[in-house]
Amino acid sequence: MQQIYQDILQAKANNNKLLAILLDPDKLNIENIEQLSSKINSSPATHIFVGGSIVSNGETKLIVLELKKHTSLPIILFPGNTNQVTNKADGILFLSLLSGRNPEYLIEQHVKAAPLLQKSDLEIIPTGYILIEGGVETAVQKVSNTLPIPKNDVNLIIHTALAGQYTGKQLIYLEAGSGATESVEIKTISLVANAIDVPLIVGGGIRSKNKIEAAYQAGADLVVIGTAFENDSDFFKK
Ligand code: 1GP
Repeated sequence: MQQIYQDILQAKANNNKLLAILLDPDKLNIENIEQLSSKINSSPATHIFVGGSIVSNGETKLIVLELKKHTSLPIILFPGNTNQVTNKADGILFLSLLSGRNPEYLIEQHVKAAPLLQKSDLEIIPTGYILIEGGVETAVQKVSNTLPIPKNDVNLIIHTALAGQYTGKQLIYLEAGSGATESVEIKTISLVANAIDVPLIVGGGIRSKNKIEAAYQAGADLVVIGTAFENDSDFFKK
């Protein structure tokens, strides 16, 4: 039973918007997790994503185990590579970097992860991950050695999202990259949301409640907040 995914589908059907806080194990101190969790528990977050482009081996498991002690929100891996797979989480966004043409992030890492996933109870959610130009060169661009899709090439973005859906991705993730200075344009979110049937995730460079709301209005089903919460754990209080 794909409980996490079913809940996302249900939320989409009911037009209940979802919010994930992204925690990058590389930027976290295990001692701070308890306090951070209490802020997350009192925020509008519905999911916690854990992952990053560069994370030391074993770090993700420790962070997830600590989070599990202090929150009951679903914890979903958002891994930059196979090293970040841990069966201590609830699920995994099994990301294919569809905007790039680097086989390592289209299939190679997935083959390496397969035996680990086979042994785990993780809910596996195939996700088409589309990196869009966001004003700066982001970590995912550097690490994956791929270029984002130019933000004005809206047709290519739509066609990539559709190709993701047609090849079986259960989610499409429009990503400007963590720390982007420009988040994905509202018009682009709207065009992609109208073109696809599967739930749409939008993240990267979203640092205000107005932007979150605008992304929802345009058709995002789930918005991801990383840097804004990382810089200010009271972000949702204000
Ligand atoms: C990155 O979409 C997420 O993968 C979040 O980005 O850190 O810019 O919020 P920010």
